[in-house]
Amino acid sequence: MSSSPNTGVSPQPPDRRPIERVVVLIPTYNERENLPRIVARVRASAPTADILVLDDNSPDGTGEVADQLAANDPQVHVLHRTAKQGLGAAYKAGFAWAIDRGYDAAVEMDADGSHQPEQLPSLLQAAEHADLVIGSRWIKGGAVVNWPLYRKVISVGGNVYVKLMLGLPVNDATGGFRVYRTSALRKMDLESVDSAGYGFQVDMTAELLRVGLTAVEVPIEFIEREVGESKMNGDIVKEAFLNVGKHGLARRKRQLRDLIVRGRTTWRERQWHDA
Ligand SMILES: Nc1nc2c(ncn2[C@@H]2O[C@H](COP(=O)(O)OP(=O)(O)O)[C@@H](O)[C@H]2O)c(=O)[nH]1
Ligand SMILES: [Mg+2]
Repeated sequence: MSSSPNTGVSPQPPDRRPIERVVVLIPTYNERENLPRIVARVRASAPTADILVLDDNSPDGTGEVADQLAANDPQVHVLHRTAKQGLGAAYKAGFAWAIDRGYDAAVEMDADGSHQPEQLPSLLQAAEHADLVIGSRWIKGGAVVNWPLYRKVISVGGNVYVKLMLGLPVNDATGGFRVYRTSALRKMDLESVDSAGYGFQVDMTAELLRVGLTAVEVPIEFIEREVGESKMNGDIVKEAFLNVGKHGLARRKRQLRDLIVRGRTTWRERQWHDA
């Protein structure tokens, strides 16, 4: 069995069973107006998929809106969390929920309409042949609508930085419109993924590849929210920057050590051959 180029870990036997049971995880913090719209669009675009709203006790009452939606539709569920703990913590709770209930795949999707539910079928189709599908803004066919220049710079710059530091073979490692096979989530060490913001998506991608699973990218059109406020802030960017930097340095150290060990081995082999 050959080892994968980035990690040196042997590939896992791939799980390519048909994806039948899907849950769409929607984290919310103050998305009262957006939530009913996104839920209706998901239900229309992927009628067999269930929905789990992950609300961090939003002060604007998103949790009660979610309860109402759940009361009217058996395919909609709500996980009430006690306080705002970031996207990463909410998703990890959602992954555990999905695994416990035997879903084949868990989708990550923002509540604000940036990720278009109408593009979900193309992501789910790609997931038949991969462990992770990333809806990508930064590959051919991908796009971002209504973003100011500074947000494009942060996203493109962040992805270049991720490539340089971690060498991940994806173009949109920070993208948050994704499909994970739950079999993949079970093989990953989710405890080791502790970033809360954008860094969470990067760390998840790195961990998935580290254990020898496969990721593919499908182009998406990302549309900036029209209603409500972004929770992106300097701390989230800083956290991602520092964590990617930390993991990148650790990777470079490993590479250097491998290089030295390999160099020594080659030298010893040469001695042996020459003898
Ligand atoms: N549960 C939960 N959801 C969050 C938190 N922070 C952001 N979100 C949700 O995550 C999604 C993306 O956040 P958003 O503020 O739009 O970030 P942006 O798209 O990068 O500007 C939205 O659905 C938010 O409501 C959080 O701390 N907890
Ligand atoms: Mg958003």
